[in-house]
Amino acid sequence: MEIDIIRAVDPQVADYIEKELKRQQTTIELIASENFASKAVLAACGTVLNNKYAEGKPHKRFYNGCENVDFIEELAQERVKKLFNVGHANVQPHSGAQANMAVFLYALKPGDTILGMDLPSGGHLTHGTSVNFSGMYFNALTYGVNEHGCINYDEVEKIAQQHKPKMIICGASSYSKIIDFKRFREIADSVGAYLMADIAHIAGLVAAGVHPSPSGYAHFITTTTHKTLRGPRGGIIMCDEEHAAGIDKAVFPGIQGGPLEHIIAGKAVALLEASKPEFKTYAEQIVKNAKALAMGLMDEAMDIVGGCTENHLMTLDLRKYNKTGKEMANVLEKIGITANKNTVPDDPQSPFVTSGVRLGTPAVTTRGFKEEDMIEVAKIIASAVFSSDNEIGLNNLKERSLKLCLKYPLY
Ligand code: DSN
Repeated sequence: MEIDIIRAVDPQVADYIEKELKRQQTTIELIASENFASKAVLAACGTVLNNKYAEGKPHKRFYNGCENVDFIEELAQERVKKLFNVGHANVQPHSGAQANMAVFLYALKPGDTILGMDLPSGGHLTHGTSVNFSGMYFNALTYGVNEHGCINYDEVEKIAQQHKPKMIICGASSYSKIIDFKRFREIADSVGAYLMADIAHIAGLVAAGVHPSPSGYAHFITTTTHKTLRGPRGGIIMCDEEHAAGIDKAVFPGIQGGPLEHIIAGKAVALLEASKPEFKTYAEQIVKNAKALAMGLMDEAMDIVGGCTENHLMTLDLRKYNKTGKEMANVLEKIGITANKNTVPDDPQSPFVTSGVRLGTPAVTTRGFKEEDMIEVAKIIASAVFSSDNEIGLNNLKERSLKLCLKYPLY
C-alpha cells in the first residue's frame, strides 16, 4: 500500500493523508469544482514519470530520454482531440489559470481590451479581475447576468460594439445555465474579436454531450482536468491548427518550464475514462442530481440564483434569511457537508463574506448519490439554515449526512 511506503519514511505526512482520506469518505462533498479521481488516475500521477524533464513537444524535446513520455503525451493529445472534436491540444498547462495565461500571452498585447464575465455574476479570477494578471495587464471590461441569472447577451453585444475588445471570454465558475457559444461567436465576429471559452467547470458535461460544445465556435478552449472531467489537477488548451504553434510556444517557453509528465499520464487515463459510455451516464446523473438538489431546496423555501440549474451547480442565495455565505459554509462544515461561500449577483457583501453558498453535484455523483439522496441533502441543508444556532439540531443533521456517506463508500 502506498500509504505504508510513505509512513515508513514520513509518518507525519502519512497521518495527514489518512486523515484526509477519512474526511473525504465521511463528508458530503458539494464543492462544485471538486471530484474524486479514479484510483487509476491517482496511480498514474504517482509514478516514475515524476522524475523526467521534458521541455518542448513530443519528439522535439530539449532533453534526451523522452521516448516514453513522448508517447504518453501524444496519447493525451489525441484523446483530447477526439473527445472534444478539436484540431490541436496542448496538455501541458499545470492549471486552468496557466492555460488561460498562455492564451492571453499568445492572442493579446498588454493594454488590449478584453471582455469577460464579472466575478459576482459567476466569472473567474483570470477573466479580467483587477487582482489577477488578466485585470492588471489588460483593459478588462465585464458583463453580468440578468434578473433570471442568465448571461445578458444583449449587454455583451452592446459592450462589445462600444469598446471593440480584442478577446471575449465566456465560461464561468459559478453559472448554472447553458452557455450559448454560438451567440458569443456571433458577437465576437461582429467586432473582430477572438472568442475564448473556458470550460473548466463543464468539461465533463461537454465531453459527454450533456452541455453543448464550444468546438467550432471558440478560437481557444481552455479547461481544467479535475472538475467534472474527473482527472488529475491540471489544465488543457484546445484550438485550431492555425493557432497551434503559437499556443504551444506561449505555454513553453512562454509561461512554463518542464511539463509534469506524471500528471499528463493521469490526464490521459482520465480522458480514456471520459470516452466510455459509463462516463456519459455519469455526466447525465450529475445534471439530474443537480436538478433534484435545486428542486429539493426550493421545496424547502430556499432561494437559488436563477431559480433552477441546467448543469452541475447552483448558488444558494441566503439574503432573505439574513445569513452570509461565510457563516453558512461554516455551519455546513460542522454537519459534514463541504461547500464554499460564493458571491451572488449584486452581492452587498464582500467576496470574503458573500451572501451565497455554491453547491455542486460532480463529486457526490461519483460516489453514487441519486436523486432521492439529493432530496435528503436538500432537507439537511435547509434545516441547517433554519437551525444554525441549535447544537443538538446540528448534531442530528451531522448523523444524517454521515448516514448518506456510509451508504456510498469511497475508495
Ligand atoms: N477554484 C475554482 C472553482 O472553485 O471554481 C475555479 O478556479
